[in-house]
Amino acid sequence: MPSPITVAVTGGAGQIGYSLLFSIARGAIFGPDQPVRLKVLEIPPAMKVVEGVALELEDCAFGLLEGLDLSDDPDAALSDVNWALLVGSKPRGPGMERGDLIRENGPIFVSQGKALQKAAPDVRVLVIGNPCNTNCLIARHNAPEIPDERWFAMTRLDHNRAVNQLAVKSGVDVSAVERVTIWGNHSATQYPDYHHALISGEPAASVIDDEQWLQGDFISRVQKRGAEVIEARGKSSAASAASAICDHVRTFHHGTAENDWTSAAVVSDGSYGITEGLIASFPIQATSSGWEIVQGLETNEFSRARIDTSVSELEQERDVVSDLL
Ligand code: NAX
Repeated sequence: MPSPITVAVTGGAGQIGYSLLFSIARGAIFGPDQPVRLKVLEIPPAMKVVEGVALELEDCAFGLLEGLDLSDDPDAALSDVNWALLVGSKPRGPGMERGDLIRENGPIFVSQGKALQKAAPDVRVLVIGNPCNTNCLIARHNAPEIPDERWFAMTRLDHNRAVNQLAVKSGVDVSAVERVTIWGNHSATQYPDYHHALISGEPAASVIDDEQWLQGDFISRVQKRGAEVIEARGKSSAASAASAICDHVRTFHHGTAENDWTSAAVVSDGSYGITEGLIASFPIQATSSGWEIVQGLETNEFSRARIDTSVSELEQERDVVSDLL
């Protein structure tokens, strides 16, 4: 057996944590031969709940789970970890604007960024807690020695939602849908782009041949899918978010399938005219040793306008937290 991979999960007492921790311990990310250690961070009032989750993890008798530490101290929970999955954050309260939420959650990512400086030298960080792009920006600025290519904010759930919409519309299996891209912010301004997507190897627009749907319902359904889940379930997406977290980490650990790509928000290098330094979602191809932004895709006027709208929202969010950077 190889030596264990250590994964930190913040917000372990929350809804996503309740699904994610069990998936990791079962081998859903690193496979059936790779032991893991889990380090779970919570806030003091939630420690009792997370202790209950730990009891259940023990009761699963997972052969791959080599260690489980619980803590309410970011320095302890984030030290020596290979992956940090930053899920925990405060939910949006009644009457709260997006800007208020950003200000409310920003300080969490200042302290967690600082604590990440004690992580393992190969640490990779995935921010899920919303607003995840800007929270990732804050954490990164507070851990300047962690290289840019190790930071991610999650748009994989949006990517998976877009893949599913195209598969359902065209009556194929999800595995037949490739090269979907989510651009920009993980928010309602995100731009799910079908222009380069393939369905069974053919351009999505020729298989579906319904531009009105592709430019209308497809995009808005993906953008508003989180609200659709809340409306139906009375709670925000949790199991699908945990599954997308596993997909993201697995993809960046093992690589994307040949000829396909994934979506993830990464530190912009200015590709596609997206402001350098923002954490924006791009099409990404990964291997087990690294990743790069897919270059050379044509962005027509329709796409350009939507990418610009989402990037401009990211710039506004960055300005709201400028004192934390
Ligand atoms: P919950 O409210 O169920 O759980 C959040 C947990 O975080 C709580 O247990 C809370 O005690 C803990 N927490 C709060 N502050 C903390 C801190 N400083 N350190 C450690 N833990 C802390 O939320 P849940 O449904 O699990 O969602 C978690 C986050 O994921 C939310 O911000 C949510 O908006 C975000 N999401 C992001 C998605 C994405 O695609 N990027 C999709 C799903 C989800 O909406």
